[in-house]
Amino acid sequence: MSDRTTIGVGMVGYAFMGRVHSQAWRSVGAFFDLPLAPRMAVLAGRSKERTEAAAAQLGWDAVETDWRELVKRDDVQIVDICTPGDSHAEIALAALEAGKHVLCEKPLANTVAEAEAMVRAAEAAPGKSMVAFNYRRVPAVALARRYVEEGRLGKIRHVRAQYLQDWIVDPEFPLVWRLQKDKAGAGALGDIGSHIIDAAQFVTGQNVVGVSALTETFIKERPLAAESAGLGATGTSATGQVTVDDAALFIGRLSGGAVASFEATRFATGRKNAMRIEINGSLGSLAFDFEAMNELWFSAGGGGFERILVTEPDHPYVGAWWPPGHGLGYEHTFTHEVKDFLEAIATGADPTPSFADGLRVQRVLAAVEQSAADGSRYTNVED
Ligand code: SOE
Repeated sequence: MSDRTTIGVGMVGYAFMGRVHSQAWRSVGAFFDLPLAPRMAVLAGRSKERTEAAAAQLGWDAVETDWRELVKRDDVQIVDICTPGDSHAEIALAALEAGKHVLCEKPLANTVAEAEAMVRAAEAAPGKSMVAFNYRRVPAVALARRYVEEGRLGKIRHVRAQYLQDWIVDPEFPLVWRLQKDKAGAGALGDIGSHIIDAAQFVTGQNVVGVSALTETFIKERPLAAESAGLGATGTSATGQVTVDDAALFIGRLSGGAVASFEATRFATGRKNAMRIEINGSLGSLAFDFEAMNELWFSAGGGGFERILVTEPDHPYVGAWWPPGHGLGYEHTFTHEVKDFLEAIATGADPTPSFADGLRVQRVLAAVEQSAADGSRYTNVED
């Protein structure tokens, strides 16, 4: 490894996303030869006791119980936002204002107006900013984009994208923050629909320009959550209203003339994290399913689909890891994300997906909600 300048990271939040981001910051320098060495300087969370316990477990040097203190610290140059959507904009604006680089979990914000403010701040600030659509950094998804760029699919006609989970099928599963509009902004649509919108736009290089949508909330009332608010939360005897969608389905048009269908649901019994995308072009097709994330299926037309095992050293990101056939997991996508972010900071390049890319996704989410509210009427995505 070369001599590297240390850069301090301050992370806000330590639940699922905080844990997986910690793993990325901790391991990235051991596998990628980077110009900057991240130091896991500060972790912020509201409860001192729990934040200290999380910091000790995840490897952070210090804690703050107010993210505003973290943002002010001289030993923090990167602010990593792993909180629910209702605080993304406020934290990002303060961090950018303080001259920090900002990595923000997805979706970028809870509303288009917040996302617009974040883009304005990012464009005016000296720091770099990136939204954490980690599935772009699955080697097979990055390879899919390479195939499209190389013209191996020809003219793209269809995109078929699904994100299927089942963690709230049980009506007794409690009302965690992801099921509350004021905290999460939207339900399956924002949480996982945003990933497939970003993936579709990333792989095809085309934007979603209009949609016709329907959304559904199957279970309208749930037990309030006991202490933990995570995906493994337990409930109490009191109940409350679910204020987000459980499922969102929409069809859309892409800027390059393709047509697309999207389905995001937390009610696909048996599907745990089936983030899937299939693309059909005039010359070939591609298919990907995160539940078999080391594989990409390619068809050049004639003999159906062939499986590409995306574990070769010349596949995106793979060369830094294990010998062919050994495979990567969910956590590696975040390691790749922080690797790309650190490189952009070091070289002065603009990292992607940018806050502007996050805003574009936010506008699609808004159009989907609008269309669903208007009885599936075709709705243009704002420019
Ligand atoms: C829950 O649906 C969740 O943790 C999402 O919030 C993540 O973005 C996704 O990667 C896994 O599922």
